[in-house]
Amino acid sequence: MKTIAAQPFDFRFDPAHTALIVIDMQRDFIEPGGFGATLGNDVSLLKKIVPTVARLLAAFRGAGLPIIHTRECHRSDLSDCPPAKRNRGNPSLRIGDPGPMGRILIAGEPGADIVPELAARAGEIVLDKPGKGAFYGTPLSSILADQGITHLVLAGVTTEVCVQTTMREANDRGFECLLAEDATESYFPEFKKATLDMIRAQGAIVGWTATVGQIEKALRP
Ligand code: C5J
Repeated sequence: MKTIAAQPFDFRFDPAHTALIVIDMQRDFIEPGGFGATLGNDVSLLKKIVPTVARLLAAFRGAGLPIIHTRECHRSDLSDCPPAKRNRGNPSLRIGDPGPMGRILIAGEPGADIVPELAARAGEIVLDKPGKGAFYGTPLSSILADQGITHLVLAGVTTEVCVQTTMREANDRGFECLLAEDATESYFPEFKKATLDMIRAQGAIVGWTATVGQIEKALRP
């Protein structure tokens, strides 16, 4: 067993049963001209965590632990994008409309790609997801079960939307979850803070948080 000096108390995990899930580090959320920007957000806030997420990936790669990358995106015919999702946001540039990085949030378009600095390597799983949570409409449950995973470290964007939704989905499915505080970001700093507080409250009601430095330290041989 290994221990991460986490909040609200130590996170104990067996590396043989632990995976990293990096949520939606896509150009559509992080670069100008994508989905995040169409909603009026300052995407430069999210770009700042790319080096920290890269460090976390390096730590998991160095320890030989499984890594799953997710991408929020939809089929080109939008059959997996309910009107309840598409009809909100910016009415003049919706999911599926053409933008500077191709059709917004559509699988296979340049905007749906993971930013090049964090691209998946051979052997890592890339999971396309139509919802905010990574379990909804994907084979994530069976992927984790097949690998005997019981503990998850989460990172990515945005903290209070896809990251938090995934962490809550995982928590309800019995996974012990830790969120990497400085490898997640929101367009709204106050929402990030509130999410971290909510996760750790009431004796880790959703899970734990720790910095990438603390995670790196625990993963060192
Ligand atoms: C959002 C996400 N914010 N990846 N998606 O719409 O958090």
